[in-house]
Amino acid sequence: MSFLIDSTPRKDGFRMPGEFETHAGTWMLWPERPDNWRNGAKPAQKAFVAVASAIAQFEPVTMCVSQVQFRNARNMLPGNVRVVEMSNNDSWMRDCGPTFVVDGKTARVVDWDFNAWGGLLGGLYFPWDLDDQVAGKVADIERVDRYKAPLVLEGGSIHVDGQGTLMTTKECLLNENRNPDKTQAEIEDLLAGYLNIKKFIWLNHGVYNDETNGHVDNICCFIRPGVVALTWTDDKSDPQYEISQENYEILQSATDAQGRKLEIHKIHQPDPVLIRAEEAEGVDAVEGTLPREAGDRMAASYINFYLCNGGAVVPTFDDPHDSLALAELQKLLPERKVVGVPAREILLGGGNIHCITQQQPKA
Ligand code: KQY
Repeated sequence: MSFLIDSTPRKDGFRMPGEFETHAGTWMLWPERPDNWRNGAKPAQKAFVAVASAIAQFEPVTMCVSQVQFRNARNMLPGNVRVVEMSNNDSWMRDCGPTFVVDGKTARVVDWDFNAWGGLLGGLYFPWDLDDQVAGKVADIERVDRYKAPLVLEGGSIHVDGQGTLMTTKECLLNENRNPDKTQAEIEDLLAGYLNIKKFIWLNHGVYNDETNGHVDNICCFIRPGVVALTWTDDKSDPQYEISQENYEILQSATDAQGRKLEIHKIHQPDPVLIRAEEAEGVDAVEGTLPREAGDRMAASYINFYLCNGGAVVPTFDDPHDSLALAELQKLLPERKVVGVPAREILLGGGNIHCITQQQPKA
């Protein structure tokens, strides 16, 4: 049983830990909708199996799956991945799933409002009511108590260092399609209360052409407190150049909640990933969802990796930059095993490995 708590985590002495802190496990959702995933989601399902299997080397993984796909998912996933039935609208556990907070003894869940990245103002599908219930269902399965936060927010739009600092983008959190009735100060106030945050670092934009309205988890992340990695390009003619350069300057002049200057590491992006004709043709056309057109550029970035106990699971794109990104991340994360997983099929759905995973910290 999970109880709804009428308070805030900060008042109760809870905080959101950094992803690099120890996990009890990882939550994922199984892909199936054919208007987002090509060829009836079959190639994406294989990619999700590869991600789940890579993470399961390091910590327990739970895959939430609709009733229709339950047998197929159970059959495709290795035995060490727990499979539970859960209705859903799509498969982005980072965004519709719970944000866990801890106090050193207990874990609790923060349950945000979810509107599919913009609701009726450019959101990515309708309806999203099943996704909006995912966080509460996870809390129930885990028997952890839950806070309901009065804020539209996706987990991929924030990163924290676990020591009072939160990093986000204005493009997403201040977008009129998320919380049009709230000012930046009111949003900060809510995040401070629900995640125990003392310092905000506001980047401007996310990755070029990111359909989430610039989620931070695709452009910049904490490697550990005081150390960040930022997606980068040396190509001044690439639209990503100015975006990354501007964020670099913001990060350079920022200090975190502990008063530290940040150590910033640039990770060069892959070459532009464009949708191929046969990939676009494999996506069902349905009114109200984003069309996939051949030649469209997807928001490919190595920063969309996932840290798990002793590991880092990093997207690869069959690109000449893959090996450099993996080597640089391995250097930055010497205490972890860096594992590359081919992720083009996940990217074609609009996100990547970080977007499809959600950590449950160890209480
Ligand atoms: O966090 C993400 N990148 C999710 C994007 C959703 C895409 C739906 N087509």
